[in-house]
Amino acid sequence: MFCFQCQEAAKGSGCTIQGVCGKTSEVANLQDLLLYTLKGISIFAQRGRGLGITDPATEKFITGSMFATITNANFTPEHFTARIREGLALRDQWRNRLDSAGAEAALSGHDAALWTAGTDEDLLLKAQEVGVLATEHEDIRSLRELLTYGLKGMAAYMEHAAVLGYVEPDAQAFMEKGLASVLDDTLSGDELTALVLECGKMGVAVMALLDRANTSTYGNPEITKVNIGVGTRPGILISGHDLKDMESLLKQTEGTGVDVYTHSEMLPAHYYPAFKKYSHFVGNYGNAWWKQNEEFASFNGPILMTTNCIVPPKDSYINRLYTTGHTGFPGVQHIAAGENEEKDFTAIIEQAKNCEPPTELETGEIVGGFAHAAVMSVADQVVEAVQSGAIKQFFVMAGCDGRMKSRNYYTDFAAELPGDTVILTAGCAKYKYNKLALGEIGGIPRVLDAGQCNDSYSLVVIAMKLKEVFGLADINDLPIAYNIAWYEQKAVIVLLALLHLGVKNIHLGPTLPAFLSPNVAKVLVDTFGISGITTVKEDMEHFIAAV
Ligand code: FSO
Ligand code: SF4
Repeated sequence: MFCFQCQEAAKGSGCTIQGVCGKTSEVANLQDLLLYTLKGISIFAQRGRGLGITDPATEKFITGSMFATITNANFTPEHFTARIREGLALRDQWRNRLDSAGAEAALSGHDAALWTAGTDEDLLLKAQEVGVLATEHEDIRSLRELLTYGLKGMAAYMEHAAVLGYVEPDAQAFMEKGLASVLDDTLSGDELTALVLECGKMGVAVMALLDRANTSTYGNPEITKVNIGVGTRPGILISGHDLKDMESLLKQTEGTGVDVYTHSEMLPAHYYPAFKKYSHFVGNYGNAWWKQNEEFASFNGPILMTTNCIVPPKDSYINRLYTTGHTGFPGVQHIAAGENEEKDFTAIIEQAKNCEPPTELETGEIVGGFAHAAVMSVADQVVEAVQSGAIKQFFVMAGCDGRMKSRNYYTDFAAELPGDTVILTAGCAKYKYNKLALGEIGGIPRVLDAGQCNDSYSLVVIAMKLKEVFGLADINDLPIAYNIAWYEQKAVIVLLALLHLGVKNIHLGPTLPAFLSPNVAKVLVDTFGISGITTVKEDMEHFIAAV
């Protein structure tokens, strides 16, 4: 195996024996082969689209498969073997369809368009030929992988929008174009760079789409205090990002005597009006994804993982853990859904009834729900605070949390920010400072949480609005600094989206991606002013001097 798609890549260069995330070499290789299969399908699907032929089943297969290969989403080898076989059948159907239409696809002679499956052992052998290192040129490899990881993140957001009935055909078309392009040896570094930037543009469109899907379905997030303590009844803990699963679980648990709590990235569900009406939706339990080994053990009740961010479970709670959607782990029960049917969470609810209530970890409340509509509703207050000098600077500290000790930088940075600054956050990065007593400025909390990682879109909408209010020509003229933490591939699409929107001088940490070759990193530094982090003191001085 060779995998370097996330921030925790071994030794800052890549996992080669087993993933730091717990992914086995077998699963890593099968994920590579699934990606290769998707590229093969895309050769034909892209051509078909050019002829006006599209196929919703193919689109769903591609986005779902991309999602399943995101860090910490799915650890089950059989899941990938089955998907590869299904994908090859789809690819061959496409080829036949194009043959009958008398159309030839570019790259139709490529091995990705032609290879056949054989036995499961054959799949593992084939997988070894098609991984990341199959591209020898370091910069081309870096650009291909940067594009691929951006597409993976985009696929996750497309999937969340799609389950709510929202699709963006241009993004789907770009997904196929991007996947086919990484097979094309004739593309230059500049052409691949252009595709990477185009991916950022599509990322903005998809995050806007998901924002529309979420807010049209569940209302605009509202400023909300969320309980972080526990009740006295048994509970179900729900994690991940899927709001449709959240809704189904709340509906199905109503009146059962079982409470529902969020973990990690599901915290922002509390901000949506549609979910506030459930009195058994009690609070948020624990912290970011990487603390789940301890926190799932002490929760005492069943846990539902709706999307990525699974840590290999401990025996103490594996029989209380459930996956759904594209997530999976060997030995963990999976709740599937029939086509257009609501998922049935009865098994989880029945198990919960016999569990002890959660063990209390902490008490109190945290506040969030500062997505664009809520911030706009207090825009006058914010603008006045900036004009009076009460707020001197905003710090976008969106992104991810993770296991590495070096991430304590973000807690220290938040704690040491001057009292006239405000943090704008989204994603699980917030857990590094959302329980610090950072206070308020004229009634505005100093940590404004917009929501999940995709709600970084909200932060950009807010920045655009402030630019307009202050009559500035450039978003970079605002007193906003970007000190972003990343972990997995959704953060890659968020980063590319910010670059597309013209945001400059983003600091990215705790380390720069292992998949950026020195030359590709240089392009990002020279063009967009991207840099890593240093020490809290040095970075703070730098940021504060910049306003
Ligand atoms: Fe991932 Fe990052 Fe959304 Fe976290 S991008 S790690 S769990 O912020 O949140 O999925
Ligand atoms: Fe390693 Fe991250 Fe890949 Fe897991 S996803 S194998 S931790 S680089």
